[in-house]
Amino acid sequence: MSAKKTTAKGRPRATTPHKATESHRMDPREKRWLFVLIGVFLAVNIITLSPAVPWQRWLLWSKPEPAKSFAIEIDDYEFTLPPMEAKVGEYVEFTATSKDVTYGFGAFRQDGSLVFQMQVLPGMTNSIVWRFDEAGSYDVRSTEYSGPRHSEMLVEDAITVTQ
Ligand SMILES: [Cu+2]
Repeated sequence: MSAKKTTAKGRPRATTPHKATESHRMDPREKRWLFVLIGVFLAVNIITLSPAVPWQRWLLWSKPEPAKSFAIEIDDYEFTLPPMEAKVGEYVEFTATSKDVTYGFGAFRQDGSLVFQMQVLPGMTNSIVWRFDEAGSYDVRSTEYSGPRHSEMLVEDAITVTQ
């Protein structure tokens, strides 16, 4: 098979009926809209990333020092949990490792609703810092489908939060 060689140089250039200087210029209305869009983009980003937004203060601007750290190990569909006790309002860190596959580590209220969760990747130290707002007992479940025994991965009342 012989390859045909074409070069960009060899292509005929499309000719425009307008003058070259005119065709490169933006329409003033188009330009106005471009600036409006740039303005909207900047304003939305500045507002949503600013520390004035409460959740951004937590996500981006604060670096809380956790009062306690709990080391969680997961292996063969089983959680190995330390005693986990926290106080309302204090920051605690959950650090989880997996010996085999990807699991999830989730804390659930007694009514089954989710408080927080993170993915637990093997070969990584996965951590999350949390501050509980309500006293109570929390269950731990795997929140990532990890295999046939995934649904067995429930530890009731694994976390105790006191006032
Ligand atoms: Cu699982």
